[in-house]
Amino acid sequence: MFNVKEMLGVYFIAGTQDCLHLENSAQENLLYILEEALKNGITCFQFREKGKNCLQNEREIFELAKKAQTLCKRYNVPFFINDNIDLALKLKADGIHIGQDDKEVCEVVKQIQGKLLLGLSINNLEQALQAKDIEGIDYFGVGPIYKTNSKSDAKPSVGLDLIKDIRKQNIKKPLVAIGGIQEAHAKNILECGCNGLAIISAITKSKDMEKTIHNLKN
Ligand code: TZP
Ligand code: MG
Repeated sequence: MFNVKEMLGVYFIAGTQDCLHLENSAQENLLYILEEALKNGITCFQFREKGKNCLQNEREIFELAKKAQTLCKRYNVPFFINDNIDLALKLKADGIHIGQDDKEVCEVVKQIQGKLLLGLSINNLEQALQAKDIEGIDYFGVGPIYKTNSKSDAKPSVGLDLIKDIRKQNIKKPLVAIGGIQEAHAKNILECGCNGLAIISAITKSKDMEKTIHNLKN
């Protein structure tokens, strides 16, 4: 249904914890920022309710995710959920993204039975080599490329070398770079062989969403 490489272009990630800097409630802010981002051409959205200040109540998380999904559907942009496989299946999301510390990826592949697209976070070459031939994995999220303020337990940043090394090993999976990415980095990262850029703060904190997303795309 969605072309994975195109979908990775400008892959926006957010939850309420990333939207505390505006005037209204974090939930209203998230939906507002998401709609602005959709209007201006993001190619994917991942709902990631995680870390300090995130929502705790399951019902609230479900309702908010559903509202975000409804917005994404209106703009025909794929809707992903971070980590929470049950929530993704219940909502019939388009995809799920998991990290190395989440449930074992082969278990996830079995559990989702091809109903969801699947992304896996990669932080070093060994992880990429291990997962490169697993068919149910649709893309790798590679990073953190640069230092990030959006994830308190982020691994040390890996720079562009990891992307280059993955491509040198002839690993063909679609790649999206993540971590500390700003507009000015886009060209360099894409030239290393990435299919897109995954972004929290450069979008949530943008003062000019149209310009930001335009610059990330070009
Ligand atoms: N995983 C690795 S870095 C990161 C995640 C979720 C945070 C990216 O946020 P930002 O603000 O784009 O650096
Ligand atoms: Mg995770």
